[in-house]
Amino acid sequence: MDAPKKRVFSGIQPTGAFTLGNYIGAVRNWPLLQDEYDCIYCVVDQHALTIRQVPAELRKRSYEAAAMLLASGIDPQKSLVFIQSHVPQHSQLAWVLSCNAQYGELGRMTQFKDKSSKHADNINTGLFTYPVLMAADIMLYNAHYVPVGGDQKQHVELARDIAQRFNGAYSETFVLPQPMIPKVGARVMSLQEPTKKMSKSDANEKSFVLMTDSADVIMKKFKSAVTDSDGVVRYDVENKPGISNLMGIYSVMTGKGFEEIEKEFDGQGYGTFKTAVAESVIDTLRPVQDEYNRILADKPYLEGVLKDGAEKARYQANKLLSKVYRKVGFAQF
Ligand code: AQP
Repeated sequence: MDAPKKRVFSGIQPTGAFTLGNYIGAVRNWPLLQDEYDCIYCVVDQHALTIRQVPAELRKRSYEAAAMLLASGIDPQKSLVFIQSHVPQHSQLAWVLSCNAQYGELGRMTQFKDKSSKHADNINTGLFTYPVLMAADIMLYNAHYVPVGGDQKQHVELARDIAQRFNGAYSETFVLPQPMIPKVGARVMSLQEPTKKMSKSDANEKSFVLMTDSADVIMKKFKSAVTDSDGVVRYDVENKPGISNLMGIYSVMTGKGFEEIEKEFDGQGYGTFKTAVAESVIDTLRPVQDEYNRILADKPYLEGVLKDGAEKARYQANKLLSKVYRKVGFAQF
């Protein structure tokens, strides 16, 4: 008999249309795992609340995020897709885990430091305990692997520490999860400040490419990408962060290695290179965008997928949560 498949879990916040960073660092890789692993992918709307949201927008974006996951190749026949708030066990487990996570370790999370400085008027406790909810997302399904961009590595490591601590205190319960980080594209950088991560909440729209951007807009954004005055297409993150970022994007889009890219654009200006990068992104995103528009227009289908996904997730989550409740000593009849 075949060994059971290992489990994969990942989530994405419906805080806006996905960026090319979200796509390359995370979403693009998720469908590639669904044959080898038992995959669970989630639109984490509860995480999105850590930043102020317009309620109607959040609702709309949750649908859009789910549609984009399906359009990117996640097959609901193979993987579970659902919205986090539809499975209340996530927040129930988060409470138990928060009693096993230390204040000091949460304070060391770089994303908390970044986001609390960006949103200084709203440093809510959810922003602080966000990694515990993320640990619950992963541990509720006993996921072995968590495919994420490089910025989430620290949070997955924290989940692992919490799992280990819980197992030590109450007996073996949780799998110790591991991050799965792509070799190229783990950190796609801003097109305007290439030493900063590309982020959908950046105030400068030219800094990111959205998966929903039109071909014209994508071309314009790449043409205005900040580079250097050297004029040579060469991979050197330290001295040429802008060009190296574009090379990383082009490499993922075309499957070409850095040396091959350097040869391809040898003796050519940045203009030609930027156009080629933009075209590779446009060509990759076009079929995804067509599928996205088709799925979004079919609300009954989308709702059906999300209802079915949540029902199956609740069933699995309940089994694990009951076990945890029993282990920590909650009375059960
Ligand atoms: N620039 C990036 N490069 C590579 N991977 C990235 N990810 C995000 N940005 C990049 C990965 O995308 C997944 C989902 O991210 P998220 O929506 O949970 O939140 P985030 O990391 O906070 O993304 P943003 O775009 O920066 O959102 P805002 O601006 O709302 O905070 C994760 O796997 C992440 O690693």
